[in-house]
Amino acid sequence: MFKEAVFHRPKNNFVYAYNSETLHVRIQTKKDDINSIVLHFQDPFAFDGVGIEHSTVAMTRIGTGSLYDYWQGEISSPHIMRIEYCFELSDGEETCFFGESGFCGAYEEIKNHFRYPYLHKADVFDAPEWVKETVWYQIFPERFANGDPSNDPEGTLSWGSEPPSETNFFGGDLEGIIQKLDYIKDLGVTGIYLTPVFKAESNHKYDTIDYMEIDPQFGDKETLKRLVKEAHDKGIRVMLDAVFNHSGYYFKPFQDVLENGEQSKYKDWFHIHEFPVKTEPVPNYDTFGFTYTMPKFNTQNPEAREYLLKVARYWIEECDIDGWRLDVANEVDHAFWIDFRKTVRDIKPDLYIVGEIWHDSLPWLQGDQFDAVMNYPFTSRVKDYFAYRSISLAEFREGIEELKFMYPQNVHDVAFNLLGSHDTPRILDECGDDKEKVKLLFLFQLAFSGSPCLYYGDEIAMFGGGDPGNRACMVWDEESMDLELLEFVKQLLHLRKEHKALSRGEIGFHVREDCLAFEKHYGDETLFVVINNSDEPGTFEFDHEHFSFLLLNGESVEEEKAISLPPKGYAILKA
Ligand code: ARE
Ligand code: CA
Repeated sequence: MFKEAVFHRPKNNFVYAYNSETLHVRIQTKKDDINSIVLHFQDPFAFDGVGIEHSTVAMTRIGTGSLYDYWQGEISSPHIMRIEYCFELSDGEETCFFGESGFCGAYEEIKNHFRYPYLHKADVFDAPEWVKETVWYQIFPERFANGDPSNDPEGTLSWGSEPPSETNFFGGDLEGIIQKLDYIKDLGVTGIYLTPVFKAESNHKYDTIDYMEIDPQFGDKETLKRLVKEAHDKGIRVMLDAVFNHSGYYFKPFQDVLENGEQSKYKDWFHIHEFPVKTEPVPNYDTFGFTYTMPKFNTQNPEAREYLLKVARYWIEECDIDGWRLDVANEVDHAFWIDFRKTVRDIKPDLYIVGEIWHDSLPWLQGDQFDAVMNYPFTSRVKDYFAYRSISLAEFREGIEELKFMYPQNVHDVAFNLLGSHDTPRILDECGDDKEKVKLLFLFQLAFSGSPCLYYGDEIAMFGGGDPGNRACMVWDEESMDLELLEFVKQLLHLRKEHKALSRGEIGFHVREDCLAFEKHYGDETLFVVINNSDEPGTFEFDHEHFSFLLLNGESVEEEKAISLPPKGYAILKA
């Protein structure tokens, strides 16, 4: 037994309250080393039949990564309070016990058990329920639809007449989004996420001038109100972008600092290194990246903090928005985000909070800050496998298992899973213009749990490289839209709505060489998804006797209980 590879820590993704009556306990061991693990647990203060007495539960191997096996055991009882626990591990030859004081040969020899001190309802990760069945559509407002030419900024180009650049404008606005709500609803998405809409200098609006005003190029507060109201009437939620890491250069308080230097009452709203403030050759104040037009907020300053929290409240109270996406969330202090959550949840208890973090984000996902982060670790794994084919099927499965183990299950239930955004090349571009690959990516994304997000235009096969190429004007002329891909995406969204096993079920891989195959279960329903991510046709056998096809790009060979899939073929089956 490789004891040195056995790891458990009574925290985070290794033990957590899944809900107020269920604890998940997890442990990792060397890949293929351990045959079985039994979890022993009890209330340390149990006496005379009061409190949970010594009990055991067999742990399940829930996944295997490139180096480790991942195990999970569930303790479920309306009476869970305090739990002490340890693990009994067997590799076929040796059995030993593992607790906080290390390994020993018998249960009685354990000096210290691991401890889950108390299950507080208040500590349970409580992301909103509606998110679990929401599919998002990300809109870059300047480029989605121009519904009101009267607000176009000077120099607006005619729609789509030029490729997007860092500085050009095409007149997209909130009215345009309102006019296209039927398209959005018809697509089947149930949430829209808008990149920033507040008054700013650039076309992307990440350099805010005034957080209390809608950019006049996009409309005004009344337009946003109407947008949210009409979206709600169609069953669509609305999430806005909060750029609280930094302001724009022309934000009044920053201008005040530039003007009045050390005398400015806003001097502590930012991280100024020395006075006078200068922008060249490098800014002598903290910024987003090294962009001098984006001075970083000092969120430890009470007035700056109070101002930003006021902004967060204001747009919920005024316009009834349903979510905040937090820009550069990992560069803002945790204390601020804890306050932020309390503030917004007090006025809207089911508001969805999504941080923009590209890396492992566990410290922000403990239940006291965000509900989700933009799940770029998901993005990179699916792109490696489907778009670039730079990893094997086995590596892909392992990568997804590692991802699953990285966070508690409640976090995955509401994860913001994306194939791309306004910060990445479009998915079609990533696939080398191969639309069949794009389909497989959509299929995997929408068959996976969480709260997936589509980037506007990807559903009609829009092309574009990295920023700013990925921000082209939405194509509305049917002749130029890829209607076949659009129908495919609609079909997937429809299936996801009808079959909760797609949106809600846990993924269980079938380990095989020839194709990606996995089951999803929810309630009484079991679905199979099979994807042939290769350039060769393949025939895949199933040991399930009765199944029907929900989606098939291939041929059913019923008698042999098999299906043959063409290159890049796929199927969703219902058992
Ligand atoms: C502009 C130009 C770019 C140019 C850049 C640098 O358009 O072509 O390369 O300036 O000068 C916004 C605009 C951008 C703009 C930028 C600066 O949308 O167009 O770029 O402002 O003016 C990291 C951050 C992450 C950030 C990305 C972009 O961690 O927070 O970089 N994303 C948000 C928004 C952006 C926005 C800003 C932040 C600023 O979503 O749209 O940019 O408000 C790795 C790293 C990540 C890194 C990621 C992408 O994986 O691990 O940390 O994200 O790559 O680079
Ligand atoms: Ca306009």
